[in-house]
Amino acid sequence: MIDYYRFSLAQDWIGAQHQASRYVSRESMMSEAALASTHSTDAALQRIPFGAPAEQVAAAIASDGAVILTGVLTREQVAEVNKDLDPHFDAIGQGNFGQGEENFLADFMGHRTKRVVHCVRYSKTLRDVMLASPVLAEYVSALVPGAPGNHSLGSSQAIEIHPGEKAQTLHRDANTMLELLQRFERGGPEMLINSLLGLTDVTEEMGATRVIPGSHLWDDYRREATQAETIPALLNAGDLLLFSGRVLHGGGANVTKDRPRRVLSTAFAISFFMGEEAWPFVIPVEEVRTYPKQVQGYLGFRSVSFAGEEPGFLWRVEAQPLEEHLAL
Ligand SMILES: O=C(O)CCC(=O)C(=O)O
Ligand SMILES: [Fe+2]
Repeated sequence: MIDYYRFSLAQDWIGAQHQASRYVSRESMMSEAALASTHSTDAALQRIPFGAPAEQVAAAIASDGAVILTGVLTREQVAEVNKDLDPHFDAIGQGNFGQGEENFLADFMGHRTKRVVHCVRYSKTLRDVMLASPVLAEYVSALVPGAPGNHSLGSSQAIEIHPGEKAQTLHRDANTMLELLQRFERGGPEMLINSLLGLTDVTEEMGATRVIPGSHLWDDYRREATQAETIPALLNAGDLLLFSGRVLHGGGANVTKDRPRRVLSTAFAISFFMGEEAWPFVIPVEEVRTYPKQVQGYLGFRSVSFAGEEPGFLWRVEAQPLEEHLAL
């Protein structure tokens, strides 16, 4: 049995935790016994067609903490994104975030899971169709403070859960932000939301993401969560699970013999929170010139308009908007 508390001390886990918002702390761990029991209820998340009014999407997240947006990408577009990502998956092995029973981060990221980061860079279809979408920007803005398109891309990570992977520890993606700001409780602004795009059809057996609907509204965020409270978020390829940074969730166990489950995680945060991926050091400015403007903004290559002012007031150079400085 893994003693998470011991490892949190031994590995200076707190330091690592501050680098990324979604890794869980000792307080929000669930017990091994709880991990062992997995069964779903008949409850299901709402499914809303992509393009529906932002108020409808925001209302679903306000009540359940998560919603499935159907048809964000067509099957053809999904195939293009997969073609773009395949070489990057081929280049890495399972457990590429580290190995070892006693390495908490590696365990959280999954020993039988492949994670490809910086995906925004690898797929034009992903940039043009999903990230440049004004509809998605509206949804994000309805949930997270900031004008549409003026959020930071917290991560762009494809997650492929392979057969034999166990269920991931249940967690809240905005966990660390909430704790640091002493808002580890319900209410208050949404600081980060995450989304998972089905790049395969996603069944429960393949490791559909487990969600506890309504857990963003719990009175006690330190209450222990059990797998028995979760339901699987079933996706057709091209559907998007959009969820609050406050809702408990985790990757599911893949109990198939031979069917990897691939999704793409795209997280959006309040513009002034640091994301997981250091975009300006990952993507050369010459390359970013070819990206849609909205995507340049998500990646930190444009000044940020928090309250809708034009040009953005935050993230400037010598009082000049960053986009002018970079001649974008
Ligand atoms: O792979 C999944 O279904 C969820 C992954 C996740 O929640 C995470 O890594 O933060
Ligand atoms: Fe997560």
